[in-house]
Amino acid sequence: MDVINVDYDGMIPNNVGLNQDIRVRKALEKWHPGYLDWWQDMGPEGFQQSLVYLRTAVSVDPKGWAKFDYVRMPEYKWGILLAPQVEDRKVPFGTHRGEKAWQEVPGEHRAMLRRLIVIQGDTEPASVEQQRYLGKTAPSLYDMRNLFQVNVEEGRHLWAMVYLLQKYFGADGRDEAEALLQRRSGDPDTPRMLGAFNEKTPDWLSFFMFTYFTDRDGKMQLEALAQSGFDPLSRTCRFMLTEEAHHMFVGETGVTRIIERTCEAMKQAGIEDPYDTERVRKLGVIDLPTIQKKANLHFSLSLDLFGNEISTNAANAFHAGLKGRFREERINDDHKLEGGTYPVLRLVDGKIEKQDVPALSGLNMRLRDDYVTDCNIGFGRWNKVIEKYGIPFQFRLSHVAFHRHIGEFSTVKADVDGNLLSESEWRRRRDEFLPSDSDRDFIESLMQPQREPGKFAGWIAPPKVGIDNKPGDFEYVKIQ
Ligand code: BYC
Repeated sequence: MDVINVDYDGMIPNNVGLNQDIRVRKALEKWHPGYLDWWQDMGPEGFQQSLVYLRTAVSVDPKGWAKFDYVRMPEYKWGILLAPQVEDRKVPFGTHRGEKAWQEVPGEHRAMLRRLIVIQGDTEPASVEQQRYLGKTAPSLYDMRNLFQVNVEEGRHLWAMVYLLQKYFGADGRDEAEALLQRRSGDPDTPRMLGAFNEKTPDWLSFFMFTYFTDRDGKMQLEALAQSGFDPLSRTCRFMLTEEAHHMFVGETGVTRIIERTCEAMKQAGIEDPYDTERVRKLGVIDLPTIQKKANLHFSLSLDLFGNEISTNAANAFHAGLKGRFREERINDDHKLEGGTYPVLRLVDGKIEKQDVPALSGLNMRLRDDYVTDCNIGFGRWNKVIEKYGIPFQFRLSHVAFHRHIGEFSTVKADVDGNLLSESEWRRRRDEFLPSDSDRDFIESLMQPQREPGKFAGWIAPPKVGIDNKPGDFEYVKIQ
């Protein structure tokens, strides 16, 4: 079996020898039509016949794994790609540390492993559903193509999890794979599993914030699952991470380009006060305070995805060797954590305080802290753009107690600096921190499509370079 190059001969491209694995191949071929129906129903609306300049994985070799070509999205080669097996790999953490990594599901951890895979799988189609109307208001063909690239890859990530369910979890895996096609983002009766994946992504600033913050949660969770002692999961997540990087690039550069355009327009108009929102908005660009509010919203929703401050689930998953820490191999400790502690921000007697908790119970927060550090890097870059224009404004990450729905801080109200507020103060000041109805109406008013090759909507700057080094006026999507 060739584990580097992908077999495109059969119906399902793969590097897992699906041709020899008749049971799993049949199960996936049975699931395939339901997936395509879901894609037609819930995928990008209005563009299923368009030719999109997409990247398709042709190998899992980090050098040159992709090729670019025009593809109609329903004909995209969604495949099953695992990073190559590391010879003699060991379980890297937990009570089984040092034992041979598992090639089959360890019986005693079956339910926990299935749950992790199902939750991961559920987020992938959810994001496609959330973004399905955005193509209609794309600020350029370049951006439209990036949206669709993200969408087809989230579809592929669903395939990745469905493969694990079908191959390793028998009849219940099959049922879970079906259920992944039945739930719908935001549906009151059959919602997606995690909160942030039931929110709307109504405009392109939301899309860029989502890919900046929520895809970055994806990165952290995939990094933690890539450590897994269950080797097929580790290999699957390692390959997914190579795709995830592009999604975060789309988010970070998207927000950068919006900030760049706003600052440029302010400079040209001689506006120095970033809080003079009325004048800034008249220029047809998004004022910096509103961008900050959108960041507050998406950051807080994404923090919820790390679960509770104290988590027995996380402790058990680590102890069992199923879900590790961010870059486990670079951490210098015993990788078992049965003794140590970890400092966690908690609500103690109505105050926010740091408290040392058993390291195993604090694992969700450890991953979240690594996430916050990662989020801050892009903020530094955004602030550099503003500095370049000499505008007195700085973006800041809101406090982790702000606007929470999961964990200790879901029971209180706090401002963006982490000062606790009464319910009435919160109601009075909410629009200072989060997008108001009028902010949303204003952003929506800007969402006019720009479909001429090489042209961009007035509220966003062009990118510095094209995709696949294409020239500025390249027709990334041939709309049909
Ligand atoms: N919403 O012990 P706890 C991505 C539940 S994004 C609703 O703290 P745990 C992507 C929890 O299920 C990455 N419920 O939970 C990005 C539990 O319920 P049960 C997705 C929540 O397990 C962009 C109870 O509260 N991958 O890939 O430690 C585009 C107790 O909580 C939530 C993963 O998340 C919530 N936010 O932590 C596309 C990795 N939080 O079981 C894709 C897999 C907690 O007691 N998932 N609950 O009924 C996990 O590792 C963990 O399950 C979680 C939760 C981190 C999600």
